[in-house]
Amino acid sequence: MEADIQWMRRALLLAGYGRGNVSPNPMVGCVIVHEGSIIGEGWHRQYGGPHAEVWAINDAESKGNAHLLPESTAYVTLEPCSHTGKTPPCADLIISKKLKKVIICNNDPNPLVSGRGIARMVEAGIEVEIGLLASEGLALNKRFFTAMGQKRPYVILKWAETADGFLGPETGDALRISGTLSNMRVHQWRTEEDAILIGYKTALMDNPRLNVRNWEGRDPVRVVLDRHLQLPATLHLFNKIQSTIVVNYLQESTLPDSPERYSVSSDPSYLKVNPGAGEIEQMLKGLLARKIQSVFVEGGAAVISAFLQTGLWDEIRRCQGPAVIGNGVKAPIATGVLRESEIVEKDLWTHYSRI
Ligand code: AOF
Ligand code: ZN
Repeated sequence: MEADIQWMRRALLLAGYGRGNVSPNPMVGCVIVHEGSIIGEGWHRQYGGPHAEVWAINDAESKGNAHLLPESTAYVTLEPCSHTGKTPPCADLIISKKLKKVIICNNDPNPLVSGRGIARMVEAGIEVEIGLLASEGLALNKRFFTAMGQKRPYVILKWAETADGFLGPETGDALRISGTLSNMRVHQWRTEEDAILIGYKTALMDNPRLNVRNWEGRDPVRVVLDRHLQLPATLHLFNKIQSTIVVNYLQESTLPDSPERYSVSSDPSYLKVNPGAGEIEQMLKGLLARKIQSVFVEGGAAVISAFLQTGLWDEIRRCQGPAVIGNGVKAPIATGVLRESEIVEKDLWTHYSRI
């Protein structure tokens, strides 16, 4: 029904307000409707905090609408949970408040839930509908669904290249390819992912901070490939303003890993991989085990190529600047490592800014 779509769109919009704060949990929104009016709504705001349904039911109750719940429909973007995790099961809360109907966008693939939330509500006599705006829901939580389904974080490769297809000069000297607006966008993107990853050479040559400066939001965890632990501790990357994970061949961390740990300043943590073809895969598994659900790969050329070669990537964000340099390090499409046939969808946009 048209109205159902409208309410679910609102639930999806609210879910998105959790972006950057709820990972590794999914973004979830909930709108409770009684006779064509919203009587309560909410979203999952913070990892470890109450789920969307709790906020929405509390909202309805605090506005004096508790008595209307048994005649209302809840639009929830994800199957209400059935497990006791950091919070009690949402399906049980919905049952105890006797909601009439629940409309859901996506099933929860979490093995702790996986259909049990729905089954429990149906058993209790609640009318349940599944799959409204399902593709929008999958897109919103692409990180969560990739992590659950493929047992690895969602991978975004990002690079800037010149108009003639180079990443920069062979010498490794810095070249400003992208403009101010693109830089702001990149910093916004950094706030949206759990981790930002670079290779050894980029760390050494550019000494990047990998924090968020040109946008408002949280800093991602930094991940650096330093196979033989040779990077100097004086690099910005090792300052204790953000957490850093060092992927290497020699040593594993003994410290406990959790999202809480990664949100505080601390000594670097170590992730050991075995040398060879499976390095990227091992690293991604190790990052997922450390509750990292998405990785923003910012280079350099060797690292990007390694990801492209393994096929372990989900999205590419390529910025093409106006500079022409004639020769240098070839960008991935020019090297042939990225085949046009691998691209299922291509956005074309131009970003103009005045100097
Ligand atoms: C819901 N509503 O708003 C969210 C759900 O550790 P916990 O208790 O926070 O549980 C996290 C899991 O709960 C998460 O992996 C996912 O399966 C589900 N998330 N479920 O009913 C919500 N965020
Ligand atoms: Zn829940």
